[in-house]
Amino acid sequence: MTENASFRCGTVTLLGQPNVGKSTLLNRILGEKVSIVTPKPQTTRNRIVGVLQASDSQVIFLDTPGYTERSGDMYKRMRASARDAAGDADVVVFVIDASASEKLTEHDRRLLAMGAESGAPIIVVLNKVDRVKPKDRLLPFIQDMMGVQGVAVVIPVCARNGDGIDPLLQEIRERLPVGDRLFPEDIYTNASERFLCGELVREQLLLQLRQEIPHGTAVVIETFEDARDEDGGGICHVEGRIVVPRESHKVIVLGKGGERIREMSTEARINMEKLLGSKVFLRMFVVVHSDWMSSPGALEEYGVGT
Ligand SMILES: Nc1nc2c(ncn2[C@@H]2O[C@H](COP(=O)(O)OP(=O)(O)OP(=O)(O)O)[C@@H](O)[C@H]2O)c(=O)[nH]1
Ligand SMILES: [Mg+2]
Repeated sequence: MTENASFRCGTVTLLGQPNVGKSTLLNRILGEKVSIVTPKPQTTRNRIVGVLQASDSQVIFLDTPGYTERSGDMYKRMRASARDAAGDADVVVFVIDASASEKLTEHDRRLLAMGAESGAPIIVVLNKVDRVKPKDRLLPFIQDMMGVQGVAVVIPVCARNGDGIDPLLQEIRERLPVGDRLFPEDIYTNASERFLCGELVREQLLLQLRQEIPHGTAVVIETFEDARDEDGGGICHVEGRIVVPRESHKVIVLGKGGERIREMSTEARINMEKLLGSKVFLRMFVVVHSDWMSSPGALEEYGVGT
């Protein structure tokens, strides 16, 4: 039932190149951590749903993998995931790292064209403006954007400290269709706790391992036993696999005497305890699966591009 005739509900897809701050922006908007953030590109591997609840609207955000032209089945699936999410949008929020270059790149233009294909209006977010000095360095960007098909408005934002978020949300709400809630009123994501725990492990792999190693890893949580009490007591028992493509990577992930995996597991466990609001027992095993990044079955099982 419509709560009132002007209630708005719609889907907003966050699109952009890797590392521009899409996931940071989503977490900032929600005030909750639904999507992991690291300084490395290709952090997000799937479509992540975050729901912003308000008295006059429900905004369903889709965070997507940064659009990369890298070759390989894994990146192909990640591109498809972003493209599909763009197709579902009522509004596309196209995020650009305004500190990385001074004008639109060809890659951005191709991506904007993909966003425009959805027929949804595009709101361009110029992110990381905390790093842009003086601010009139943004002018060429804004000028470039004026002529781009589908672009409705350009908004400078700092996802890290929240500057510009309120005007952005206002622009988004105005463009959402009138309609009832699609998700229950009391949730901010539809991701399972099991999935989020796996992401917290992957976040540590990205943060603590160097160069290409974390891009070749996947995480699967196989056991998620929830023995929490209502009063925050009890424990969650979480166990899973870190999948690597070769033996030499396993040695790196384990570290000397198992030190590296212990450190990563400790950090991931602390973050899981914050997420779950209880103590967590975490155990991760490292296994070698040589061609997982090009095996459709493995990519599906490990949840890449879903
Ligand atoms: N200075 C500054 N850094 C930011 C801002 N927003 C995000 N970052 C940083 O940019 C890096 C990438 O952020 P993410 O949110 O993971 O970027 P993403 O676009 O989701 O990346 P992928 O998932 O790889 O596509 C992280 O180190 C963030 O802390 C910002 O407003 N200012
Ligand atoms: Mg991301």
